[in-house]
Amino acid sequence: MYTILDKQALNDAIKLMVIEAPHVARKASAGQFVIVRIDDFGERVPLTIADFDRSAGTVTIIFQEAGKSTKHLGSLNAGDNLATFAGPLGHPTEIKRYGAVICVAGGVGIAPVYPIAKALKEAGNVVISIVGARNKGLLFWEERMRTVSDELIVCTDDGSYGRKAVVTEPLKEILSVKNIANVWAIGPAIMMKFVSMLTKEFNVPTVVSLNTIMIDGTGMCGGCRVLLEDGAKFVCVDGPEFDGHKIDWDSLLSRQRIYLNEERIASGRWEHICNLDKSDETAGDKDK
Ligand SMILES: Cc1cc2nc3c(=O)[nH]c(=O)nc-3n(C[C@@H](O)[C@H](O)[C@H](O)COP(=O)(O)OP(=O)(O)OC[C@H]3O[C@@H](n4cnc5c(N)ncnc54)[C@H](O)[C@@H]3O)c2cc1C
Ligand code: FES
Repeated sequence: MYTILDKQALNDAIKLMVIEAPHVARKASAGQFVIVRIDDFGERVPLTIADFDRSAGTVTIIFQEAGKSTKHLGSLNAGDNLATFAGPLGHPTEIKRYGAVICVAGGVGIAPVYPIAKALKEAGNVVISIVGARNKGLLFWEERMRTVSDELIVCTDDGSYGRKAVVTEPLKEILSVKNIANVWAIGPAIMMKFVSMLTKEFNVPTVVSLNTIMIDGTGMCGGCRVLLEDGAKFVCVDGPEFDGHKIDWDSLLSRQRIYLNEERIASGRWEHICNLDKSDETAGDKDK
């Protein structure tokens, strides 16, 4: 059993949990992920390691309540237990002294970008970070990102905070004037596609992380197959990081939509059960 030591709502949709998992914390590196199962009947949910503390034996995960399992996870509280918390999985980010680098984070992608930016900074790189969200309410960890960045640019699509822009706008400006050795980009697939298209024009190597297309993380279901210039790879076994310039983005974007209908049905059932629980409680109240 893995105990939830702390739970925080970073905003209406995004939650943070600190999990007691000493064996994962001991070996965790930037870029890796864990597979969470809430209970014996739960599906396997791959989530990026957002932070870890080796001495405390804890791992931090951040998740958006998108489907049935993440909504269920979000309903748990400090003191509750998770059935399994397997990891660390996936190849760690290759951290070296590159020179000046840019870390681009979109939406919940801020969570997996933070440990990478932190490790790059510790390795002596000049780290410029660009963080984007649809609006101010969806932004989180601005201060944390600032502590690991030499420069931080914050944008929102609607201009409710920071600069009114999508992340590719400041990225293009910087690439036009500065010599950048490498770019990391994590966020929605469509964002990673446009970042990769842009950096290709400037010939700047770009690493993207594809955790979100994983299903069971075992290397067996085949759900995370991604087409690269040099053949097909599995995100959970060969990744999660890949060269953004080599990915067939259109096939990846269409694969991400494969299970939308099933996810919608499972989510609807979960909310139905939740509402029944609530009406049972109300009935109980009436009996008192
Ligand atoms: C490797 C990886 C790990 C992840 N790990 C987790 C996790 O542990 N937990 C979790 O809940 N989620 C995780 N995610 C989140 C991921 O699923 C997406 O960030 C999320 O689904 C997209 O929704 P959003 O609302 O956050 O993004 P949006 O708000 O739609 O987009 C965020 C920002 O991206 C930029 N952007 C979007 N579209 C474009 C475009 N066309 N051109 C240029 N810029 C654009 C904009 O600046 C926008 O503000 C992970 C994602 C990746 C890739
Ligand atoms: S997620 Fe199932 S094979 Fe990779």
